[in-house]
Amino acid sequence: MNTFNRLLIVSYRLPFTIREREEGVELIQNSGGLVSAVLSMAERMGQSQQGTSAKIHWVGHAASSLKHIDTSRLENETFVAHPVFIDDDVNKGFYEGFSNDLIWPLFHYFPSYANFNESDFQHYQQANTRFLEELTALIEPGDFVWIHDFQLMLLPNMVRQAVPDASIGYFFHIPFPTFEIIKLLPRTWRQVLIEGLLGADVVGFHTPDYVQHFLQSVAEVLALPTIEQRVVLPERSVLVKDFPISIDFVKFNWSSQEPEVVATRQEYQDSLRNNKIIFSVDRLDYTKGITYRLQGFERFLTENPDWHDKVTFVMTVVPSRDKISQYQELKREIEEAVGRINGQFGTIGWRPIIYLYRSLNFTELLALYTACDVALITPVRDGMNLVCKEFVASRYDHKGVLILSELAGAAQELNNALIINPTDTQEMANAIKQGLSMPLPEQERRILAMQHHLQNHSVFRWSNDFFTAFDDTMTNQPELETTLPVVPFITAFSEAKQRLLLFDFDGTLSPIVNDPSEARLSETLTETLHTLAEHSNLVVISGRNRAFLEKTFTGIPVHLVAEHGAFLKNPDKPWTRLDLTADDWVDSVRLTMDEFVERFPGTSVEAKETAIAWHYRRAESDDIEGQAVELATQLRSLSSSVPLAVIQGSKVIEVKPAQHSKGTVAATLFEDSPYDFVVSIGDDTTDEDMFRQLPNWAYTIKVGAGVSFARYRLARQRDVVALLRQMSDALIPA
Ligand code: GDG
Repeated sequence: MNTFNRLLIVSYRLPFTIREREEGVELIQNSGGLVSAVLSMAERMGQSQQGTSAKIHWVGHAASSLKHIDTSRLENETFVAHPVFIDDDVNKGFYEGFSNDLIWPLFHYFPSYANFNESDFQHYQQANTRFLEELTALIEPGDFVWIHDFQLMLLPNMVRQAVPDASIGYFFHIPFPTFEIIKLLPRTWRQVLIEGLLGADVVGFHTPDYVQHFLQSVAEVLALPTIEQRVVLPERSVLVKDFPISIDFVKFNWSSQEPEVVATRQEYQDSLRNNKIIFSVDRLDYTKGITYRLQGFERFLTENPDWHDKVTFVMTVVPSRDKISQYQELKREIEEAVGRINGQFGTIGWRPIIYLYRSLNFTELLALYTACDVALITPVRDGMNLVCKEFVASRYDHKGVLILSELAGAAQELNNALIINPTDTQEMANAIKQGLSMPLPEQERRILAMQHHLQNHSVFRWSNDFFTAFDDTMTNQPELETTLPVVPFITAFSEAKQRLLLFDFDGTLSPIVNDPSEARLSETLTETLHTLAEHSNLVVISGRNRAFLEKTFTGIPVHLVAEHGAFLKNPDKPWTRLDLTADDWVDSVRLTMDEFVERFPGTSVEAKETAIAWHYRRAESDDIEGQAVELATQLRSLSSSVPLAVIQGSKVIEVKPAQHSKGTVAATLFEDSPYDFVVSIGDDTTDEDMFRQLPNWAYTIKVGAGVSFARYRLARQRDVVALLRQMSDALIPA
């Protein structure tokens, strides 16, 4: 957050509606999740900077009917808007076509709704180019460009090509599906879409699943390697990580207590004769599971006549995308189902469903969040879903029950909800009954646990985590190929007082041969190593076994490390088994587990001598097995110098070092003495551990082609031999 001057947000929508009045243009600020998140950043930027540069610049689409307005002064106290005007026919193909009629259904696992249309794809490219034009006119050195969502998947790479050293973040607000779905896209489309996203420095998704799916597509479509959570490109790497979006907890919690909201709530409860209230609100969309929800409610009424006349379902559907035929069809289906249910179960004095097809103002929304007894949120697929988080945050009275679909991203966090599968109408009917009859202490316990989570994971944390990850990733990039500066290298080596030399064997000291048992050291190299070992701590770190190494290096005073670090032999000493002393994994594992303990009462962490375990046998939550899987996924994605084994046992997840690695050994050896010269040379992926564990001033050298965390590169194995020769010559006085 402190590494750039201005923040440039790019999303399809601007944060305000532009209205033309007689006295000029009026900007009406919207209040979506993204706007709140960005507002929080505006506050923080405002603290460190003054004047207009602290304002956030927002690039977004504006109706072409506004083309004639003066765009030079479209700003309020927080934002400066930069409208992108797109010709109507292009916008239609781009937005209604490719975005909403292809990517949206496909990525929400509705492939049969997806409309593959070549001209829509061209319009998508043209529209992304229009955004690029607006951006390139605006962007200055030191700016951070944060691009949002599926309408602008090509833009990150377009910006990267136009401004190669730009700082670019990208956040994807909908699910990223498995490769089986991506595969449905024509080859060239899926390739440019994925390349498009990889133009960013950080690509964010809501959940670890979406991250894994994206990385799978990167591997399948572009065959690019991933080291930890970074996709490695020839010149840079891209961090791909989960950042679950959230809400402004305090705003929802406090605003619900405003007198106006309290009065509106009272009005609703009175007019519904204090019936129990079930509430839902979503945009008209087939992903939101509205028809399944109606079936679940219908089943509940069928099976529970004792609840007739005692409960009202207030179902709000906000008009959206109603130009697309599936949406019109869906609207008809909803209206039919509502009519059928009300007709069948209603009485003169009781309508089971109150159906509103319009949007609510903020007061009405909060009044309903807090008036209801059950919030019924049942999408069949949802990137995150903010409605359920807003409902929980609004309940300052600690009452109310959340019924939540397991297919919403939010279900991975809000596990104290009643989690259901929306297509299982029996399960939904049961959950409605359970929710309506839930004792108050249980309601309170569940709501408090979820509120606690949301307080710690608000939208401010979301944006903050995103920028922190960006800062980290920029200061911690794998160094990619630079020619070794031989002269300064040899000088540093010869002038050093304590030298540590770490060499891999196969492909580094010895050429790769067909029969591994035939690998040998040449006579000259043996001589060279002898000289080097007399003046340095020379360590051969190999995956080979002890017997082979001992035989190969007989008579040379080198230290040998066998089997990737399992065994060490100092000159003239017997072999010893190495301890794993690197413990940089402990804190991050502990922190992740502690977070789960906080979220799931009844669970605990046990620190053992060589492992850490999370026990959940006494967990109070219903969906704890699902959460255990989630924890295991998170633990597997933690970075550590030691390879970690994450073991799922019976009601326990245990983490311990998986095995020795060259990196662990390198780090341990480095700690032994105050070395002032360190060089490590290797050609293999196992040598990457070694390169990453050494301090950044060490000379780390990759042999041959391929991505690497090494600072330098030598093209061939024989270049290593030549370099070592130069080193040994430098030690012998002329
Ligand atoms: C996409 C992803 C992801 C809705 N009706 C009214 C109203 N709303 C507000 C809600 C909430 C927002 O709209 C809806 O957010 P969701 O997250 O539930 O859904 P999408 O619009 O589909 O959003 C989704 C999200 O992006 C963020 O990344 O969570 O998965 O699909 O804030 O309060 N607000 C008012 N009246 C309404 O009638 N005032």
